[in-house]
Amino acid sequence: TGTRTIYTAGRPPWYNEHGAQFKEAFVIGLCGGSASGKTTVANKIIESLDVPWVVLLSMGSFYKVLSPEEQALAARNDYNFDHPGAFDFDVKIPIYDFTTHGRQKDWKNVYGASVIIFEGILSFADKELLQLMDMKIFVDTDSDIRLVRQLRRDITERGRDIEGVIKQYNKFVKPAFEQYIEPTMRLADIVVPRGGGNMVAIDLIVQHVHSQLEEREISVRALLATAHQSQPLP
Ligand code: UZR
Repeated sequence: TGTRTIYTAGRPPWYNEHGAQFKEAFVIGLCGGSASGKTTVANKIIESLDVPWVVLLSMGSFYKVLSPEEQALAARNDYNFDHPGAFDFDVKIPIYDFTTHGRQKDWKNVYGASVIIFEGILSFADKELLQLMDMKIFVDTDSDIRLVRQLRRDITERGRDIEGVIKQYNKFVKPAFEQYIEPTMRLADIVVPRGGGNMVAIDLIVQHVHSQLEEREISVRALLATAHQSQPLP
């Protein structure tokens, strides 16, 4: 195996001889229908992982801001929050490049994280995002259970009424699940039946992430050691 050179200003990110950045964080995509238990699964993974710097990104943060007309629709449960068009997939977080002191091309990035979990009903809908994911998990919870949970959550936490939630479910949530969400289950590496209560699945996921993190840490250390022996910084 040949010597590889990495360039570093003493802190991440590290670059190889081609200027490519080493992938640092282990990225988990977490998909599933509304009220399937995605957040519970995410939190159980984070708890069991017990590593520092885990970032949970929720698709809910990327909902488009509604115009007054759309607000009125939403109030009548006539706005489709389950359609891919309801989300802003083009929000960019800039990367600061320590070698040029400028910004690299727009890219989604979170510095310093060892694990990033991206969670949402349509988290497997964007090709670019899919390519960033090292592990894809689909939470598969029966639709009757999801409807009951959604009723409870929307009525007790979001001030909705039962008729409105059922209307929105039949008009948007159920068709969008069948058209956009369920078909992405085949993209998953792991399907978790029932959701947050499935501790066997969560333990298996956590074991995999641990072993992947260990492997990466070892390879970065090996690279740092060879760089230290052979190459001055540019
Ligand atoms: P999760 N949603 C709303 O009802 N109103 C909003 O302003 C934003 C989102 C709901 C939407 C969707 N439909 O199914 C759900 N309903 O949030 C997705 N009902 O969120 O992945 O947390 O279930």
